[in-house]
Formats: sequence, structure tokens, C-alpha cells
Amino acid sequence: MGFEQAWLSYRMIREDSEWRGIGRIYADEDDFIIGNAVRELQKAWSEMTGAALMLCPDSQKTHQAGSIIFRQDEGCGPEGYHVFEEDGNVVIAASTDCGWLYGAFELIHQMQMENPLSGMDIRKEPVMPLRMLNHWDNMDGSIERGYSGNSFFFENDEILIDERTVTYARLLASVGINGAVINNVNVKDAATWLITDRYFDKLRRLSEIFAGYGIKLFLSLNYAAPVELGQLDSADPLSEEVREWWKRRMQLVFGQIPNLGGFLIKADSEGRPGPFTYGRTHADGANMLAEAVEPYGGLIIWRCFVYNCKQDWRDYVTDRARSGYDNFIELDGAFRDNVILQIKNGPMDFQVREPVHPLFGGLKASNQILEVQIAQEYTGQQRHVCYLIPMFKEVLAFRTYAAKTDDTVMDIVSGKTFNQTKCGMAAVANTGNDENWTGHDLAAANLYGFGRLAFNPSATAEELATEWIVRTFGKDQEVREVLLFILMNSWKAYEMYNAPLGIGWMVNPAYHYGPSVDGYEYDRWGTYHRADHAGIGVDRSHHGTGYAGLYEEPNASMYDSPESCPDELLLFFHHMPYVHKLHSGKTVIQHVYDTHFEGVELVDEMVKRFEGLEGKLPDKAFGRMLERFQHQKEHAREWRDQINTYFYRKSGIADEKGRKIF
Ligand code: GCW
Repeated sequence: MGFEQAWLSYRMIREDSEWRGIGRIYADEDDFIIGNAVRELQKAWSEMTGAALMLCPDSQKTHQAGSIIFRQDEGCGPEGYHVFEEDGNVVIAASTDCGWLYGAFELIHQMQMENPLSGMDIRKEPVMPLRMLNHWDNMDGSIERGYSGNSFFFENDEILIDERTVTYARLLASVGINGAVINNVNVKDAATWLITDRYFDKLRRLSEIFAGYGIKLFLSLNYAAPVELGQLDSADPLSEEVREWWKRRMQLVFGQIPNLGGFLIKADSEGRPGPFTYGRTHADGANMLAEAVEPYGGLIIWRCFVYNCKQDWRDYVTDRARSGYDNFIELDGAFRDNVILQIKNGPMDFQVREPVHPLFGGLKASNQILEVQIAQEYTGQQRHVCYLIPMFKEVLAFRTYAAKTDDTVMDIVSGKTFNQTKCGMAAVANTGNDENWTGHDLAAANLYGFGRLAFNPSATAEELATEWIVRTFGKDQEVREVLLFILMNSWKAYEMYNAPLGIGWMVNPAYHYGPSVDGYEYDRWGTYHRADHAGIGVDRSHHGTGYAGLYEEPNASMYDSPESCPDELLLFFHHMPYVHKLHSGKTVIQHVYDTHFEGVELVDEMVKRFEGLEGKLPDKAFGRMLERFQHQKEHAREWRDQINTYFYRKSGIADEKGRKIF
């Protein structure tokens, strides 16, 4: 399938724009990454000005005015850059190839926004060391929780490399993403063989393309590979034979794929193999692999999303929300330096609202990556619009109290709190082989925003949305205002017509889409929300599962008491009567009714405003979005009606505004 250029689709800038005064670039094109930077600038220039950017050899020491010049600046960190105007020239200063590449993309960004050239002076450096995408792509071409077509990495157990691969790398580099895991963390079938010679040639080529854009290739690894590849009887991390096997294997793999960054591992969770089979810990498992990749500078990224999906989670003692914490907290400090623990933003699973995972702040001596999900598994599956950057901003701003100052999640994952360098942020990717990459055109704002946010977490959600809109659809003011209104209200609207007050789920368990209030995924009967005729919510206070106590003070006490618990998380932490009064002054039941009506009204308003953009957006994109908006409008009503009816029947309490509930 053909593909579009997303935010790298260029349009002509104004006739009188000062950017048109730049007509030359001085560089040695034979340098690999610089070569890509030069080509990128040439493409942008010809498409935005209609004129070619002339390439001149860098050895020419006298530059004509109106040139782009690359300059060495040891003051810029490894991926940082300084882009500025000087006597009518543009200087891209950096200390590494990657810095120059990022500087070139900054220039393109400034030009797309038509920001002033004279006086331009931008110095930037990524705040988080690792900024990664995790693809859940399977080798048959399907994507687990994929909502935008099939994989563009795999098809029929083969690796695909084509023009799209290059555009993908360009898009990532343009927002500062520097690592990509291309295969699903649930490593099955052919994917187990990615570390064998069957795939080395293609992986090497792929990793070279990535390297040209400052991106490291990562793979998800099957913990049981020694057994599943048919070579050993055990995968016991303390067995000498198993350790040797991994060492030899990694020597082979890194010998064949030098640009490989390392591996991502999901172990002992949802049926995946792991060290528990041998009575060993996650630290034993992770350290064994870390030792094997260490000589090659490799990283082992070990996921903390660990729980047993066969267990009966209705029991108050075994709260699923505790599982990640309970599995890892005792191991803090036991991991080798090249192991990074990857922790989902919340303790459950990417719900529309969850508290921040208590491992953030709990862990003080382990490298950490924050995992978010831009694949909208629980947030409308890229049929509903849901701009997630405001949620990620809240997570990053959360104070953990793990230290006296600089203790937010952002401080932790940028390495500030515990003085670490192997940390950062990863997003479960929302891309596929759809023409527009992300199914819903507006979902691309999450991909764009994620990369930019990991690079610079102090950017606001509005700024990132605005940039994305202008770069994708141009500068028309109405387009900008309407799309900004939609994006900035979308998470709020989705939360309003979904599960209330932090309780989560209420989705169809098979697909995680559409309302099913009692939908429950485990073998035995139960609900996630524990509603009865008098109340709803899960008691995670010290009277219940004790989960609230996993946070550092004062967070633990704040969550433990319904009086101080924030409204939006009340039902996550407490089982409350329907007639309980929230801080907002409304009762729980009235809040449920009101938010569900208002959420639908907000969607109606979004769709109405969107319809007014007809003729102002490319027809194809408008059509794709309109179709999704029409669905969202109906589907939001279905959510509202199912949830309101359910709680009206359960509680017997009427809406005080007398609206028709069913
Ligand atoms: O969100 C859940 C998904 C699974 C996924 C798992 C995980 C890749 O429903 O599909 O598996 O989390 O994060 O490992």
C-alpha cells in the first residue's frame, strides 16, 4: 500500500519568506548520517521553496551568504545541537553526527512553521537518554493491538525492507526517537528465530538504515530460546550450560548485527516463559542475559508488567494492581548496570485513568524506562480520537517523594533523581501499513507528541499539538483552532463516557473495545468494578488490598483515605456508596450520569466543528476522519447508555436532572 509523509509532508512557504534566501549547503555528503541530513534538507527545500539547495564541498572555506553550514561544537552533548542564524547563514552546530541530523530536522521544523530566520538561536539537548518505540508486530504480519493495518516490518515470516522503512526512520528521527523494538514482546513462532542466521542479513540491513537516522534496532527476545530453538533442555538462568549458550549466541548475533541496541523481554507474564519455571528470580534471568550482551554494549530491557493471568484476582489479598510492585521491589539494586526495568505508567494496563505505578519512587537503585501506550488499546483503538499527551504529562509530573527534590517521574526517567544514564521512555507504537500510518489521522499526533515529549518533557501538550497540526495540515487558522480544540478535549471526553472515577475496564473482554460493564477477563466469574446495589469500587486502602500503602508518603496517606483521594481515582482506591459526595459536590451516581451525558455532548461539539473543515483539509484525510468521527459519535452514545442504564438499575437512584436514562 502507498503511504503518506505525515508531518514531513511539505507545502510551499510564502513568496516573501526569508527562508527562500538560503540556497546552498556546505557538507561532505559521504559521511553516512550527514549525508542523510543533507538529503533531508534538500528535499525540504525543494518542496517548500521550489528551488534546489546547492551542495558545495565543505573544504571550501569561504561560504557565500545564504548558506547552511555544519559546525563542530563540543559544547553540545551527544545528541544535542545549536542551530542559529549568523550573517545571513544558518549554522547547525553539534558534536556528533546525530546532533547534526537532529539540527537539520530542527531547521525543517522551523521552516514548516515559518518561524523567523533572522535572529534564530535554538540550543537543544534531549532530556531522556532513551526514546523508544515498541512495536507489537508479529512475523506473520499481524499486529497485537494494532489498529492501523498490518505490519510494515514483517510479512509471512519474512522481514520487509523498502521505501517505507526509510520513511519510518525519517519520521522517527525527525521527532528524536532513537530506538525501536520491531517485534512483539510476546515472542512466538518465527520470532524466536530472529536471533538465528535465518534473519541476520535482513536485520543487519535494517539496522544500518536505522543507524543512518540515529536509531538503534532492538528485538524482543524469547526467554526460552535455548529450549525452543531445540538446543538445550533448560533455560535455567543459573545453569552454566545455559549461560554459555547465551554468551555464544550473543557473540554471534552482535557479530552479525553490530548496530543492535539489545533486547526487550517479557517474562513470566500472561503465559510467557521466564525464570520462575526454574525457581529463579527476575534478577537472575535479566542478569544472565545482561552478562551475555555486555561485551557488545548491549542493553537488556526487562518489563515489569508481570502478573499471572490464570490466578483468581477476586481475592483481596492478591490485588492485580500490586503484582508488578510485589514482583520487583525486593529486587531493587540486584540488577546489573546494563539492565533497565520497563514499567507501564499505571499498575494495571493502560486504562483511560490510572494512578502512577508505585514502582516509580519505590525503586531507587534500578535503571527505569516509563512505558506508555500510543496504540489506543483501551482508549478507542484509533477509531475514537484520544490525544494522550496530556495524560503522559500528568504521569511525568507526578511527585513520587523518592527524594526531597527532583523526584517526579520525569526526573526519575531522565536520570536526574538517581543519577542514571540508562533510562527514558518507550511507547507501544500505533503504526501500521495504513496509508496514513496510524489509522485515524489524528492519532499521528500521539506518535509525534510522544517523540517530542521524550526529547523535551517540558513542552506543553498544546504546543506539541499545534506544531503537529501546522506541520501536517499547514497554517490555516481555522484548521489549527478546530483540530486543537478536538485534540485537547479528546482524552477528557473519552474518560467522561467511559468507566468512571478511575475504576477502569468496562470493555468487551475479547477486544478491549466497546462497553461491557461487567466484562471480565479471567476464568472465574468476577468484575473489575465490584459494584453492588449500594456502591462501587475496589478497596485498595489498608482495610482492603493495602495497595495504597505502596506509595511513599504523603502519597500513601492521600490515596488511603476517601477524604483526600482525588475524585478521578476514587473508585480505583475505594469502594464507595453511590450517594457519597465527591469533592466536586456531586454524588458518585450523579457524577456517573452527568459525565456520560456531557461526554457525548463534547463529542457532538467536536464533530460539528470538524465538519466545518470540509474543503480545508485534503479530501482523503477529511474523509477518513469524518468516517471515524461518525462512528465515535454513535459509539459514545452506546457507552453512555450502557453505563448509565447499568448503574440506574443497580442503584435504583434516578438522575436528579430527570434525563432519559434508557
Ligand atoms: O495490554 C496488554 C495487552 C496484551 C499485551 C500485554 C503486554 C503484548 O492486552 O495484548 O501483550 O498487555 O503489555 O504485554
